[in-house]
Amino acid sequence: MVAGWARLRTAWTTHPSRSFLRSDRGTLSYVELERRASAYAGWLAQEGLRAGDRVAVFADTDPDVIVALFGHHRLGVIHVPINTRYQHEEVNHILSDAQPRLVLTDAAHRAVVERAMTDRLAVKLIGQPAPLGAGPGPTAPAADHPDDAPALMIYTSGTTAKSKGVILPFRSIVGNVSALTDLWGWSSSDRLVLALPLFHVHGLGIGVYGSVLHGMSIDLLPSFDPARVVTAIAEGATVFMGVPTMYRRLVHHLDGDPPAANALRAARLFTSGSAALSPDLFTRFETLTGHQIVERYGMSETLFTLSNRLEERRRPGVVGRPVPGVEARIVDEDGRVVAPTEVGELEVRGGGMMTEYWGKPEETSASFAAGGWFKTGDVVRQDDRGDFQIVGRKSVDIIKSGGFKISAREIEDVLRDHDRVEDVAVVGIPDPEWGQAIVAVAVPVGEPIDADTLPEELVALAAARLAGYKKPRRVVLTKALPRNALGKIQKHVLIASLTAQP
Ligand code: MLC
Ligand code: AMP
Repeated sequence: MVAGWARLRTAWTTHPSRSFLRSDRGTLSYVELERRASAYAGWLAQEGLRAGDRVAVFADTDPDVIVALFGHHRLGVIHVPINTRYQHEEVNHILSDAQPRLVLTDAAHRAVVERAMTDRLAVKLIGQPAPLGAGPGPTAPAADHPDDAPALMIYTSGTTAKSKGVILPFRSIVGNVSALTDLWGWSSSDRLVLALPLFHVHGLGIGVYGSVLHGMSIDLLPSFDPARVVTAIAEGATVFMGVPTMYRRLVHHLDGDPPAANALRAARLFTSGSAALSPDLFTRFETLTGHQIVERYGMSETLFTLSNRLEERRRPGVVGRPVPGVEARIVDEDGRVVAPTEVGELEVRGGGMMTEYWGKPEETSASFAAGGWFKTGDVVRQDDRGDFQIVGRKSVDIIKSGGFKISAREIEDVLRDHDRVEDVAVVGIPDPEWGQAIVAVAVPVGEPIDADTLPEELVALAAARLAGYKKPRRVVLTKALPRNALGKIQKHVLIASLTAQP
């Protein structure tokens, strides 16, 4: 079976007359997508870009971002999306690491890009007024790419302070996304409401590729807005995907608007991923809309690993079984496979596997066990039916808030730059709205003083240098951090005491 680029390209040219996208900036048919992506790729080729070069995209959700994606694929250029909430230091790290030949940005983000650049990079503005690839000009014939050619580079945080670029080849994306969306029964008669960002694998991977692979159309929202999700479904959209924070806001909206809750009954499918969906939220959504949310689990490095099955009654808190093409196992601290009902680390193989962390051979090999098993760092168990439950995470240094992954170390490094900080630990504590909320525990130089302004100063420091969702929601001053005999900070102790006294 053709798994990679050829399958994607066939899918996208099979439905030329169908509508591909509706957005605030007009509509796009599949034939227009093809024409504009090809014109943009022609321009890139004329500028000297070749397969394997990188183009970074730092722009708000817009049809141009999707035209750029398929233009890059046409030429074999690696598409490097950047989280639009990033500030210049975070963008600078990605530009220095990925070394793109070009940065696509929009008017709202241009100043950050220019501040972030250390080298003289080419910058092209997308968005209004002239759509990307709209004018006359050379077009690029679709090149043939090997299935293992790199298609996407997605930056993701880990236990280290700086984010790493995950390289995803066509084979992984197309094979895994089609396996998942086939499980979910996606078809050309579906219409997706896409309110997830286009710089992470949830929105970009499942949303954009999944729709194209099935010849579906997308209602593209500029950002998540519960009222607009309801309107899109009332007007005929059939599928919605979100992170739990979005479902929480949706439920809050529906609580006060029974006709809206009723309108959602007409949809076919609601799915959730990227963070744990609480049983309470699952039940409240079902009570309001009659729909049982289909929860699935994944990761930038492995794409979509586990999913509930459509035909089975869903149980809250359960993320399902491996997606076809994926193998999963549970191992103990020593990497030995344990019985499925025991708690241990999830390792996965096959499916949507990355090829590498860009330019980091040692970190790449350290993330795999022998036999090509990727160590997810997530702690799981299987229930008596073989379904997986996510129990937690091995490292307390990885935090998820609103579905965004955050490195505690990155925030600690910034807070340590304050000259009154002697020591600091950042942790995530459970939060009903965001999944986890960031709390910083700091030891000031000298004695803590009355009416200390250090907490506000630390929040301001983080806000000035990092994306808003990395800002500590609370700063606690203390005389010393709890450490074990080896001097390692005992973050579990901090989390337990912070959770006990909110
Ligand atoms: C942000 N805020 C928080 C917070 N995070 N407040 C408390 N706790 C937190 N954890 C604050 C912001 O700082 C700001 O306040 C205010 O809330 C609004 O923030 P915002 O960023 O503007 O929020 P909003 O735009 O409404 O975004 C919420 C959201 C967004 C849910 C729409 O988080 C989102 O799009 N999440 C999706 C992320 C995603 O796609 N993840 C997939 C990763 S892939 P102030 O004071 O600063 O102004 C993956 C693999 C897989 O995980 O399997 O899918
Ligand atoms: P990211 O690196 O942003 O792709 O985030 C991947 C991480 O999100 C995983 O390692 C999990 O910790 C978490 N995650 C994804 N889906 C789920 C889910 N359904 N339930 C709990 N955690 C999830």
